[in-house]
Amino acid sequence: MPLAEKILAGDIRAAARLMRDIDDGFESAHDELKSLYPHAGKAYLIGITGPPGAGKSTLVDQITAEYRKRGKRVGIVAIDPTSPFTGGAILGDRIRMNRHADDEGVFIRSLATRGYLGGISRSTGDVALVMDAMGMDVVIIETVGVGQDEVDIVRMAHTTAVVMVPGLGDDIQAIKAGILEIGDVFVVNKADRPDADRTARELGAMLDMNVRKDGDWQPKVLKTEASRGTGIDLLVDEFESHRSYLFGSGAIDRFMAEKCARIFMEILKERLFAEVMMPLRADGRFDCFVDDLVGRRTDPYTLVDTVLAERAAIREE
Ligand SMILES: Nc1nc2c(ncn2[C@@H]2O[C@H](COP(=O)(O)OP(=O)(O)OP(=O)(O)O)[C@@H](O)[C@H]2O)c(=O)[nH]1
Ligand SMILES: [Mg+2]
Repeated sequence: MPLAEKILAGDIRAAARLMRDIDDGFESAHDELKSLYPHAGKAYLIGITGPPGAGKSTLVDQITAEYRKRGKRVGIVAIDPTSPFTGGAILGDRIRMNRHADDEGVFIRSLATRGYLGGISRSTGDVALVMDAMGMDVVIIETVGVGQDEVDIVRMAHTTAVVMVPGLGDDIQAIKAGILEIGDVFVVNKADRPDADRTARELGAMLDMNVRKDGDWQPKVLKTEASRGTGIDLLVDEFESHRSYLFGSGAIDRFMAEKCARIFMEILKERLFAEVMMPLRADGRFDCFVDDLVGRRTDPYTLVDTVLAERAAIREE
């Protein structure tokens, strides 16, 4: 029986196996994903991002507990920047979310970035799709950092929470531009620390300066103490408010259209590139190209023109 069929029948181990195949980049995973695609699209995706150590994993664990209380099944995708050699943080995530290990309503999967940023978003999206098709009501994606690559990841989520910590207030200006735009909810975690109120106030003031059109979503700043579970119920309420806004306002239509277009283009880009690149590597021409470029005997534009012209000629035959 194909993995997809088993997964749709509720086989957890088949799901784990497919996620491994996806992460390893196996071609066979694509066929399984084709079968699962029509069954996905029901899960609510939440992205949790923020600087290292802000308490994202602790929050994810608490948010999961809260959704479990509300009777929802929860999938967790934790994207880990750690090198495959140390594996330290993956272990950390596992430990922090350990109490859910025996809960059948929770499915946790860590993905290492392996230092290859281009690949994260695809396998993350595909793993989230499997969780969605498995019948997880909520899928939480934890990503590290607030750079451009992470922004791409969280654009996959219906709702994105940006997690900060007190004291970061002075540096908010220095945080990469765009952070205020990506958050649907802002969380000041570690609210037990001094300065939490000030950070929340400053963040709120910056958000107020961002001009939004009437009827647009206005992100709020919430304080949490993830390690004790304080403020989590209100945070989950806020997620649900944002979800209602998305569906109630019709904003979901544009979000989905943009997301689907992006995924299609990513896959197309990847496949076209592989199709052109593989033969060049196989017959050693690529190495010659590089030599010629280094020696300035030709230029990259001419080489790409040549390769594409050859490809067009082959296709015409
Ligand atoms: N004081 C305090 N510490 C917290 C709170 N929440 C989390 N921590 C601690 O902060 C540290 C980092 O927490 P994590 O949940 O691993 O943070 P993270 O953002 O997932 O970290 P990375 O995934 O490594 O980027 C841990 O030691 C937590 O126990 C909080 O509300 N207050
Ligand atoms: Mg973490």
